[in-house]
Amino acid sequence: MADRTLIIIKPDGVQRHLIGEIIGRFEKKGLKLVAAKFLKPDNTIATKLYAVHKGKPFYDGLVKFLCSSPVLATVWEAQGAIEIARKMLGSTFGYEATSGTIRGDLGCSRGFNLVHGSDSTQSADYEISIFFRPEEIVNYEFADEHWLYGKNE
Ligand code: IDP
Ligand code: MG
Repeated sequence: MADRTLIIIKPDGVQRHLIGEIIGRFEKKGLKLVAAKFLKPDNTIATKLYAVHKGKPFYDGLVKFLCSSPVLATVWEAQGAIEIARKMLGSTFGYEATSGTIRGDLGCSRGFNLVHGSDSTQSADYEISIFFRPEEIVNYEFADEHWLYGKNE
């Protein structure tokens, strides 16, 4: 059974013209894009997304940052999508993230780290519901689906 994860190209990713670069990596990896929405998050959306961080020193700045520019919210599907995407993101701060990861290759900042990715099935379900109604998530098959995974996987 495939997992779904919410990936957001954050304000700095949009402003730095990196949307194509970032979503291209997920596409090439073989994850399936099942929903996308380009929007400027308001305070309600940002506080819902970052509810787990309420009370932390960076919380106010983080909410303000997410509302500062449009973002691209996307949902990707694959077996193990959440874990795969987290590995592709790299660790939280750009200056620490390993080369080869999105954050490691494309930025050096602490807070401006280009991309959000869900960290568990539970948070993925919650985060996806902030941006998408169930009917906005598209079910379809890739024509090359049988080349992405072996028969018994
Ligand atoms: P994650 O995005 O790797 O899951 P979290 O710890 O969930 O990292 O933090 C959410 C976001 O908050 C980060 O992606 C980053 O933008 C921001 N953030 C986290 N820690 C700090 C900090 O110490 N200073 C500034 N921003 C931070
Ligand atoms: Mg997180």
